[in-house]
Amino acid sequence: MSNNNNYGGDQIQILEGLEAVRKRPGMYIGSTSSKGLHHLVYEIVDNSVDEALAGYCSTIEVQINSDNSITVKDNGRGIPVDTNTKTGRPAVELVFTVLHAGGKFGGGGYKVSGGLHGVGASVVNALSKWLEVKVYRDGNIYSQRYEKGHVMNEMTIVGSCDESFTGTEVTFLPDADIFEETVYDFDILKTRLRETAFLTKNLRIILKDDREEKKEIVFHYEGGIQEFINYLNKGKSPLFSQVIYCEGTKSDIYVEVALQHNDSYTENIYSFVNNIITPEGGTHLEGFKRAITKTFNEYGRANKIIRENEQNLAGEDIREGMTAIISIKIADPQFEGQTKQKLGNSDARNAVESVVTEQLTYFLEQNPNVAKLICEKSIVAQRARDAARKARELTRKAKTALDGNGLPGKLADCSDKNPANCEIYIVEGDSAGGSAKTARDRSTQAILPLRGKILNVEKARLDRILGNTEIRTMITAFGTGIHEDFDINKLRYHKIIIMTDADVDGAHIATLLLTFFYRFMPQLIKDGYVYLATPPLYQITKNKKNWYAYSDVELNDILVEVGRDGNNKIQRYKGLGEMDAQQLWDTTMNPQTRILKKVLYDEEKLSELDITFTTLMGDQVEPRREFIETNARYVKNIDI
Ligand code: TSJ
Repeated sequence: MSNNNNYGGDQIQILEGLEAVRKRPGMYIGSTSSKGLHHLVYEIVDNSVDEALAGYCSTIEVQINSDNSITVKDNGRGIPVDTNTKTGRPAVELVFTVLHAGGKFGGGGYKVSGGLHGVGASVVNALSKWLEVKVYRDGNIYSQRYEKGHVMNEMTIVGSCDESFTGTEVTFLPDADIFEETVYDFDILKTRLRETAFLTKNLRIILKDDREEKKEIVFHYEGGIQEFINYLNKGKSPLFSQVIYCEGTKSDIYVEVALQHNDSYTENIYSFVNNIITPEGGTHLEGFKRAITKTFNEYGRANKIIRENEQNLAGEDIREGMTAIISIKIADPQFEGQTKQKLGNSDARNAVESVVTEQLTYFLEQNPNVAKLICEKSIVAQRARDAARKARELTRKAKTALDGNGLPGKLADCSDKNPANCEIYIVEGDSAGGSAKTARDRSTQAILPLRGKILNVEKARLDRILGNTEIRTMITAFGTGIHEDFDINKLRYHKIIIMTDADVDGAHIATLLLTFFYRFMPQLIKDGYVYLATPPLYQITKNKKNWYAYSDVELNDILVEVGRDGNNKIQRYKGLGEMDAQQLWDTTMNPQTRILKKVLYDEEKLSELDITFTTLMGDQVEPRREFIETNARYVKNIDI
């Protein structure tokens, strides 16, 4: 059992501290869902990343073991093992048993990494059924084991190693009494560790899966965030080949910025503080925007690209089609806002502004061709913004496409006026739209047929988007408005159901619609109002009885059940139009029997989702196919 021999006041405090973590895990790791489970890994890895940032560690290996325990190994200096004079305990033991024991051991550099909750190894230890640490130092291998945060044995030397080899290895098994989910998802760790590797140039991160399906993947980016930009712009056409890069330290804040424009119209800017993404931005992002706006306007004026009688470029004009990463390392990050995700340190604003202004000015002088391309693109954006404002004013006033109720003529509305009861089917094609109108339950189901492919909002400017009939029809039907006018309380249907053919074109149309929602009405997805209908792939007929199969596996099952003989007829549905109204109702629209898939908006995967959507929308064929294959991951079966 644990070491009762020196069970002093310190030990009692420690146990109380870790007990508090077990009582209220959410306070320390956010949640005990899958998110919290994965958070444990980041908490441990962050310590190794700190060691890399301090310049002592080049490789981190993360392994999912067959029992879903996790091993994190690094080749840093090894956690110190010497005895702490105050407590008489080895430093490594304190790291795992004292709450908030940070990385400070006799001036060994400050802790710059660290998550939202600013906790660490002791929290992971408290929430693990067991945890074992091995420290390679001075030719010895030191080891200690803990269970639910309790020390199980004195730290002991369990072996020897080459004197030149140092490092730390931690293995832990999350406690199933604490976590609702205990199975690790390779892809979730992959996304996050890839991001960590991009943000820490030259660090090698290896992720291994030692469960049934063995996997191994290595992330190592010599170019750091410059390579991150190439990755984010994959599948798009860059406006110029170089990635603009600024790096510097100001008031003890390390600033790194990389950016490149592509031929799209969207702004893709991600900001990070101490390797943690800040979805709500903050002072570092403000400093970046100020620097960009000021520098390009000054350059444009000085070089007569912006004419004297013309207005200054707005920040958003310059950021149109820009992909950028802002990454800062700061000793004492202050987070603000409701979700504590917005950086508040005002010196970060000045640091980023000053580093970017200085280096971007220099870059533009050295690369006049690139400077000219960006300025000219921005001027076009400025003109389009003017046109869009006019188009928006028109949209607000537009009554032309509307019937007496102010609703689009193509919409077959439902009679119930309580949005909670109502659904709108957005249907591909006029003919399927016709069947759907006949089939529907008119009290609660509205039908909006769309003609052909809808506009790709990734490839068009606001004025064209708002001028597009199909898009305006949807906006009016939903009732919410868009952009700054968006009001979720005005939503007229609590289920927006996209119904397209079960083929590649149908998937493409669904994606175009989702892209539009994601860019212009993200709240619809966030609040879970968007669904995909699932039409069947096959109809099986035998002795005047019908079965429907929604997948090839299901087709097989049905054939086994009914007997595979000459009496059964299999029809493969190529489109919704091949079904009559009754069949459409039975298979796809009847709330009692249909399959609906809910479209998820996952904060964790947000940047990946963004990549996925934008990749798909690019001109190149290959990334598009990839998307259609992986799209299923963002979608979850909800009711049968
Ligand atoms: F989370 C953790 F604490 F358990 C943990 C820490 C887990 C893993 C996998 C690695 C580490 C870790 C800690 N790697 N490297 C270090 N380095 C130190 O703790 C260290 C070593 C030497 C000195 C020094 O000043 O000599 C200072 C520090 C912070």
